[in-house]
Amino acid sequence: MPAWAIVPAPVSVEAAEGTWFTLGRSTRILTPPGSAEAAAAGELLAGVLRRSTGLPLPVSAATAAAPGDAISLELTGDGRLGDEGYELAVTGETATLRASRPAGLSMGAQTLRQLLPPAVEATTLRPGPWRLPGGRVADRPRFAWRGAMLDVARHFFTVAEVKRFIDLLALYKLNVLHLHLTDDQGWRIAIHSRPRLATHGGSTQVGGGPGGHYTQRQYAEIVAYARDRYVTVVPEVDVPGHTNAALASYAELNCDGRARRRYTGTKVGFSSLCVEEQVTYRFLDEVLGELAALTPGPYLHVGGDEVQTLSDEQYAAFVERVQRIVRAHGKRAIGWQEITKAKLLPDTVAQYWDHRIGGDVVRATRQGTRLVLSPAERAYLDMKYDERTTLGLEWAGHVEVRDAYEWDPSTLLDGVGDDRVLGVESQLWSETLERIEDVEYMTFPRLPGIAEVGWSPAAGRRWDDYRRRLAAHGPRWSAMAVHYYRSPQVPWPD
Ligand code: IFG
Repeated sequence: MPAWAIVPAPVSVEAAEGTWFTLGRSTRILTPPGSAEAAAAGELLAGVLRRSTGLPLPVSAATAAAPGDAISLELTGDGRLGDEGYELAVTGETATLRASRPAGLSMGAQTLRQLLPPAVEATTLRPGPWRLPGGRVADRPRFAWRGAMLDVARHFFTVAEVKRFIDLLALYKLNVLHLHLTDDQGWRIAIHSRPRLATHGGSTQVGGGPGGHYTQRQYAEIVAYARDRYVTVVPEVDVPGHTNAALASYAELNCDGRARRRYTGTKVGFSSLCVEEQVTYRFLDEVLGELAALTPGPYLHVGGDEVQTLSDEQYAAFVERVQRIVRAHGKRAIGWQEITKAKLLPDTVAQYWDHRIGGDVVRATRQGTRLVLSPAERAYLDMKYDERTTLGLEWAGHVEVRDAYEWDPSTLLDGVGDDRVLGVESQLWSETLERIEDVEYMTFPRLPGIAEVGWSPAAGRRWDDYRRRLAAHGPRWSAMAVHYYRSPQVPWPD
């Protein structure tokens, strides 16, 4: 791989030509004494490297002695590198990773991985040598929210498959996993006060398959796995629309008191909770309360998209009420851009997705609302690459690798500058994605481009440079058995 084919592009890179640090049987990984989090980051890195290199790479707390033949993780006492920033210095004897916070060490560890040969990503023993190119990297993210959404409602994905998805996000310094847990076709999270939501509402999926759901223990397992990789889980219970699975599970949630039949098609907009009935808000309080207790992250996503059966007044009143239920459980609400029709609390976030829905996104930002940007024509990775792609949809057009890369959050929406943008997020809606291989095919090679849009400085970001760096990642994905699309836009090496 070109020595510096790092994605996302760091703030600054300087190579020390001719200098290499070769990992060997005596190489150690040193972590700052007294920081269990930093030690865990060291262990995670060691685990990845040991699998393919076969090197012992013992992890231990650094001593006063100057490290030699070591990968040294260090925490600076000051905050100058920010929450996720880091500095990496590689000489002939050591690789030193410095950060202000353990999250920065984790982000820097991804860069260090990318500086090793692609075979390092394999899960089985590979021949070396395992050399790190000498030089220095100084880096920190442009936006705080760099995410990907996995729709586990249209088609269900197992805990192991979600963990695989998290591994791939972490590789590109993404730090949010938005789980679309409920929709018309499935309810995927057990709610103890409403067991039928999962047992009945989760018992099918698009196409009529068996569906599935996460027990609360399994959801907690996903959250913990993500947290170890500095990925925050944002769970979504989509309301008041996209609720047929709930309406099929509890008759009293329907305005006419009749439970709906389960739905296995792919139409949208036909369902809604009964916003005039108090039972709806008791239901939401129970559901969001249990979800908040299971979610260490600050956000609960309440959906709000594609409601075609309510008046604007009914919808706005509903949104204003739901965001307060979320706040009552100590969390902040995020919803799709339609929620800007309502009067939003200052910390409620709107997720922009569709330029066709005028809505009040820009007006809301003038009143303080911040945005997460998911423009469908750039970030919806369920869109086909081109007319030959069998998977995916095309209502937002075709999205090739270059389309997913060549846009900027500071110029996407007239009148909305960086200061109102929390970050970016890509979507894997799963109407047509039945297997995790299908998700990988639509995710790679487009997701690293979204990761670079969210992480790297706007200045200097250019497609011609990016496509060459990205090409070097093809062999890495092969080593990880990622089922990726070999886009003709990228000069793959092999
Ligand atoms: N829009 C719907 C999704 C999904 C998508 C498929 C949003 C916010 C089209 N809502 O995107 O449920 O069906 O591309």
